[in-house]
Amino acid sequence: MHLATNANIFAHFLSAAQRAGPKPFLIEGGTTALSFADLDSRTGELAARLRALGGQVGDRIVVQVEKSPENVLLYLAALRAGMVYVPLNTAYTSAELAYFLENAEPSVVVCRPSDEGEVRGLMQSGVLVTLGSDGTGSLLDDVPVQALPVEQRAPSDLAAILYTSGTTGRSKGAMLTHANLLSNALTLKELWGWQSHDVLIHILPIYHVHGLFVALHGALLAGASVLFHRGFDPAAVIADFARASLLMGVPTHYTRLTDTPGLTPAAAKRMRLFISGSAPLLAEAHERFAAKTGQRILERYGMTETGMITSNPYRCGERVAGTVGYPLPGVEVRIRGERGGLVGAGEPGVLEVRGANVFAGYWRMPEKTAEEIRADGYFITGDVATQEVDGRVTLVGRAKDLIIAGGLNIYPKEIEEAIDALPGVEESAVIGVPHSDMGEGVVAVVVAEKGAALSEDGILAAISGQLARFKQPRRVLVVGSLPRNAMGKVQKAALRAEYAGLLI
Ligand code: MLC
Ligand code: AMP
Repeated sequence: MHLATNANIFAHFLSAAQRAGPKPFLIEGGTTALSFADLDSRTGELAARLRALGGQVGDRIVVQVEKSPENVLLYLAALRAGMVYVPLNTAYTSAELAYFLENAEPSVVVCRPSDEGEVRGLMQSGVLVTLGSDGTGSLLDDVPVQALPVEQRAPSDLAAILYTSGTTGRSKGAMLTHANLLSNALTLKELWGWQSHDVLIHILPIYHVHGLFVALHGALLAGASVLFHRGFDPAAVIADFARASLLMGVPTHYTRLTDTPGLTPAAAKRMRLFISGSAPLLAEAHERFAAKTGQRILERYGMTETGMITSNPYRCGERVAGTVGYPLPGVEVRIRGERGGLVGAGEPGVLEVRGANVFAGYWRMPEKTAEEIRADGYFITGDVATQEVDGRVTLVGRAKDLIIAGGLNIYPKEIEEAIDALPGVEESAVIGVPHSDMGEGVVAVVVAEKGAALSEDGILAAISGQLARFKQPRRVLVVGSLPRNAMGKVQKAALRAEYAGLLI
């Protein structure tokens, strides 16, 4: 096996694990759940199991399970086996899951034991195995003792597909190559000064870019230990500050921590870096955290399709609240104004990004890929930004109709389609309004057909089986009509202004 010439990102993790020696990789409740020394054999055996189940190189493996050390192992084993890892949010309903299973055409599916019957009924291809949060399940039955070698992968081979919704149509699978993941991970390791003596507090789900790639890849490449939290308990996180050095979270994590007793400069003194991303961190939240801890959060900006794009400085330079910092080394950004031309410093426009981090396109959607990646390789993010002369980027809005609640993306179109399909609904508009805990919250404004009687509870009950809980509106308002401009387009800005105080 030639680790150095293998572009499989897992080969790089394995080299780092060999350097790290016998120290813990994942620590849960004070106990080592997985050590770096065991990484080779444990992933090798599980990769052999995936192969025995029929998972060949390049096949998709769809995974919808609870966060656990075994789930991390499964991800690594899939990479090792040369499979394409497709993680799904555990909140997705079976209606949502049916689409992903059909679209990804997996040869192996891993679900929670309690979902087995339902998932089996939805599958059109592949074998189904289970993995429970306690590390039991049929995935771990009959695990071969003979380890599978690390599969040789080229830089452009796919490592993962992560689904992202869109402003139109069905969810799109962002195809991420080994080179995409590795380039971003190596850049962030250097930029954020990851060291083998670092200890990361891991509180994020492991089905999105933030928790799966940004957090875990950093620790794996550095040979650093991870304090593994399955959910978010602010008091438990503050208690872990005494044995850790790094935390990554979304703004909701930081505002909840700030509101928790015990967050003091003394409690945080061993921590060297707090990183926030996935949603806007309000300058006021940044300052409140700094006032409590004496430390300034480092805010960075990224996307599923691109990994991380910009970061505030770690060593030299100021972390400015309300900005997302500078393009990462090797990542180019440019900003295009409404008229299509590139804008000058300080002028707003849609941010475009190019680099080895930019994905290979949307799975089986060449037209969508062509719409969003320009011929010269720049990906159109849909985020509206300004850039200063020195390169610093500030996000000032979104050209895409998107709500971000608690760091999770929610596309209004998907919710409007579900509501519009209900009997008695004439039309609807779904908006995001300020939410004190989640940053933004979903509100649906609905117009009834003539003579139809609609109620908030009735609408919520009708869509509950179709949409994941986090996408469901916190309030539904039934109104006489929607505000429209001269062109007949619904004025969402007017609705957002009208209902701005509804969820605070
Ligand atoms: C939970 N709920 C949410 C929600 N999370 N609703 C909207 N948005 C969310 N993000 C619902 C629950 O179902 C529950 O509903 C109610 O809100 C309160 O739940 P909770 O128990 O308080 O929530 P909790 O489990 O503590 O989760 C909150 C959270 C979590 C912020 C810890 O959402 C989270 O881990 N978010 C991180 C998401 C993430 O990893 N994003 C990165 C994407 S990658 P009810 O009413 O039934 O009680 C990306 C790229 C990049 O964006 O740049 O990183
Ligand atoms: P996703 O598609 O889930 O990967 O989410 C990507 C989107 O999250 C980006 O396009 C941004 O709109 C948003 N995002 C990520 N990081 C930040 C940040 N630091 N500030 C504001 N928005 C962010």
